Amino acid sequence: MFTKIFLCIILFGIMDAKDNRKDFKYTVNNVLQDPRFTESIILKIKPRRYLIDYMEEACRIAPTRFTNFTATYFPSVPGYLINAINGVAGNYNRDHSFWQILNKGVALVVGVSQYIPRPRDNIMFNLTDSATEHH
Ligand code: B12
Repeated sequence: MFTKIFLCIILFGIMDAKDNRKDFKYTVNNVLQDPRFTESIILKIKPRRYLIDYMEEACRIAPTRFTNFTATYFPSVPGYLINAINGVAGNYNRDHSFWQILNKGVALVVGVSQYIPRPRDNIMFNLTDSATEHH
């Protein structure tokens, strides 16, 4: 009996660890302007999904914390630029603020329509006003 329970615990432990290898963390962080917020969610990696798809998923499964986002399509890039998250917009022309996208603290070199999240990524959208942090 005890051996069975013990084996079950080990098995679930292994299954859990395996699952974590297919997750990534998605965070939206605004410490610049009111309403300030930091929200994180762990999302499961799905095949051939771009970052913008996971942003939609976060809004669907946790709508009180990830209420909305807005984006502008640029054929020149091509892809979507994220303008606002949870109602808070960057304004580059006014104060150099924009929603910068980081993975493990490093700025992505492509946008949400081109980046495919990988297991254990730590993606953060950080509202920044430091022009020097870009490119
Ligand atoms: C200036 C600039 C910005 C400014 C734009 C604001 C402004 N008012 O100028 C700011 C700082 C906001 C910016 C942000 C980002 N940028 Co930028 N940006 C540029 C840059 C240097 C010049 C664009 C330009 O003025 N073109 C001339 C005008 C006349 O043409 P345009 O079509 O109207 O340009 C607009 C678009 O390029 C758009 N834009 C700017 N960056 C991005 C990024 C993406 C993904 C999209 C869809 C649109 C877009 O803003 C421009 C001005 O309105 C280009 C590099 C280049 N030399 O093209 C990179 C470039 C377009 N950016 C890039 C990237 C990766 C980003 C970020 C994702 C970086 C990050 N890790 O956060 C973010 C966007 C995040 C988000 N919220 O979605 C990449 C896109 C690569 C790709 N294939 O996806 C480029 C090509 C640089 C590179 N790495 O080679 N960017």
